[in-house]
Amino acid sequence: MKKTALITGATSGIGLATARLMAKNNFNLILTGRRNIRLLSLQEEIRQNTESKVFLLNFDIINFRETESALNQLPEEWKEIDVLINNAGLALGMNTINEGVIDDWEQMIDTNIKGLLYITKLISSGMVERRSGHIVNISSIAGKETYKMGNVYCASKHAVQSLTQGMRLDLLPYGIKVSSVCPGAVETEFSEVRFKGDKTKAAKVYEGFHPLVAEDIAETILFILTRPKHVNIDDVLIMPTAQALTREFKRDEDY
Ligand code: NDP
Ligand code: 8X3
Repeated sequence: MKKTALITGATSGIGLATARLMAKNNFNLILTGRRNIRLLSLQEEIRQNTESKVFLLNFDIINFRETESALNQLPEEWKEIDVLINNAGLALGMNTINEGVIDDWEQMIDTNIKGLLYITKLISSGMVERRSGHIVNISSIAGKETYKMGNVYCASKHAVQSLTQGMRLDLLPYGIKVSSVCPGAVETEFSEVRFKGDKTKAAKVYEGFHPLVAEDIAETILFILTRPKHVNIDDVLIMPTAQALTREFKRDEDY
């Protein structure tokens, strides 16, 4: 029997690749994001290529009421969610702390920390009742180290690391698995979002080395989800071969 998984931020990058891979691997999917046109086209693609069912929820995760009301719309047969992939997230700007942009800080904190918390609260209550489930938090190498001008984004991902541990402790009595995945540089829309649509600046991030692609992270997530019942992968740090620290790359080489 297929499991039901909800993926936040399935309109792009890691969430999109994970949706595609999980659809081919025996999961029915609830896919979420703000860009509904992309969700609709992904639903159609999955319908044409796989046996998986897809249900779409179009909402902004920074708004608790919107998130709650979206989940309340789920038909009965979609309410039992076995897997939650907390992927929606973003970085905005790179500034020293004294030059920080308040709106950027708020958007990062509201999405990466508060949004993740809202949906986890709403979905984990059902997991607790059923005494089963798996939550995978997409964190980052930025949750393990801090780089110059990455202050608030890094802090938000450190919070995800801490929340992952907190969730694991709180949900331990119910047999619910909690994992985190910490990628290094993955070429997605992430840098375009960070640099507010500046494609040249975004492309520079990945210049001269072979970054991870979203499919690398999707495969890691699928591996985590398909371990036997007694095995939980707590945390995975996955980096491009050409990256050793957040800001340490081997560029201009065939890596
Ligand atoms: P993308 O920008 O390609 O995808 C981000 C996804 O998050 C989109 O689907 C977007 O959907 C969704 N999202 C953002 N804000 C909101 C919101 N307020 N409400 C609902 N959905 C939202 O980036 P990635 O795929 O790279 O990022 C996915 C995760 O991976 C993030 O948490 C990021 O921090 C993390 N990560 C990325 C790395 C990288 O190098 N790319 C490295 C390490 C971690 P929409 O805009 O349609 O709402
Ligand atoms: C994304 C990776 O190094 O740009 O989480 O912060 S980094």
